[in-house]
Amino acid sequence: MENMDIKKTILSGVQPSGTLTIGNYLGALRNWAKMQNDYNCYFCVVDLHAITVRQVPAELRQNCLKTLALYLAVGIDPNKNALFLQSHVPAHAELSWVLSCYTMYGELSRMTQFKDKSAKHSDNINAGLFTYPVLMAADILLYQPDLVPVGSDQKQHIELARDIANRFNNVYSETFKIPEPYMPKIGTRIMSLSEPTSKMSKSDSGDGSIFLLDNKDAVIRKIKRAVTDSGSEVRYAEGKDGINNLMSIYSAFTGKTFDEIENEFSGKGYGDFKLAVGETVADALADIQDKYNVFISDKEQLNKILLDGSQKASYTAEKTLRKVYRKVGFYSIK
Ligand code: ATP
Ligand code: LTN
Repeated sequence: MENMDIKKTILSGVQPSGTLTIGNYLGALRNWAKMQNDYNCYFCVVDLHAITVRQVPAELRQNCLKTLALYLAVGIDPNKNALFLQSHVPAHAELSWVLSCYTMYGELSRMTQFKDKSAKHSDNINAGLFTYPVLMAADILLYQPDLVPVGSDQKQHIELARDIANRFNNVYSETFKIPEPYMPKIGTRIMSLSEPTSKMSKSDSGDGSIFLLDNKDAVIRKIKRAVTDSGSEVRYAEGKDGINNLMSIYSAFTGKTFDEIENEFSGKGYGDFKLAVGETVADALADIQDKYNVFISDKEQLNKILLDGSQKASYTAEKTLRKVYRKVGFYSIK
């Protein structure tokens, strides 16, 4: 029988900054779906984070619903989990302000995502991009989670959230639970197909990313064109970033080990291997897309899920926020 009280809690989120990629799926969403029966889960669409980079308002609105429909399509059950938009729970922005007063300028300057994104968007290095990890710490700490399931690119942000929580707990008294990152072994960092030394990202256009809504032809074409070295042997080896990445993708979708993959393609070239990877990924995506098409066409149901989710999330978030306000010394009339 389900008992919410004895279950551990998890919290995670994805930015509605485009269509989700197989990186988001393998690094985050697939783990969420696997964990939902054993944990008390909060899954957020982090729209406040998305505006650190300029968004077209109508697209941002649509991307929020698309992201939610993809959560549902990969099997995340709205009856078991709180699914909500970050902007629907004001406590995220409120706690973020408080935590920013317990976060050091030097800590934020060291964040690699800030450095990468400032290089990519050099015409718009806004304060939100810089303080983004504080908002992420608020997202997490409000729900007192035990684990935060993410891809490995987010490890540094979770470590900062832990440092902020420890600092706050030490200044006042035990207020926040200290969360652990939870990362998959295979698929924790899927690389771009066109530039296999950089992470695959949903906000990259072009052929480097495979989006969960790509059709079969697009998937096969992108994988066929994926950058690989000049060799021909399908073997995982230091420095062969392109082939290593395709092997990770194939392994993550089929469950086969690298040894098994090397045996399967021994004596065959990159062409055969790429075709097999393309077919495998396209088949997995077709299943997700069939479900996505049903969910995205029922806006009423999506709205209801978001309303229920934000109520569940607000209940927990408000509790933590009140505690924080009390500890820092804000006067309350209640
Ligand atoms: P953006 O392009 O807007 O920066 P993104 O594709 O990097 O977006 P996020 O919304 O920032 O994705 O991340 C959502 C989740 O997906 C996080 O848990 C992150 O660690 C994971 N993730 C993102 N990209 C990858 C990747 N290439 N491989 C594995 N996991 C990933
Ligand atoms: N920072 C993450 C997205 C994110 C997140 C979170 C992940 C925002 N808030 C809370 C886990 C928990 C990113 O850029 N991938």
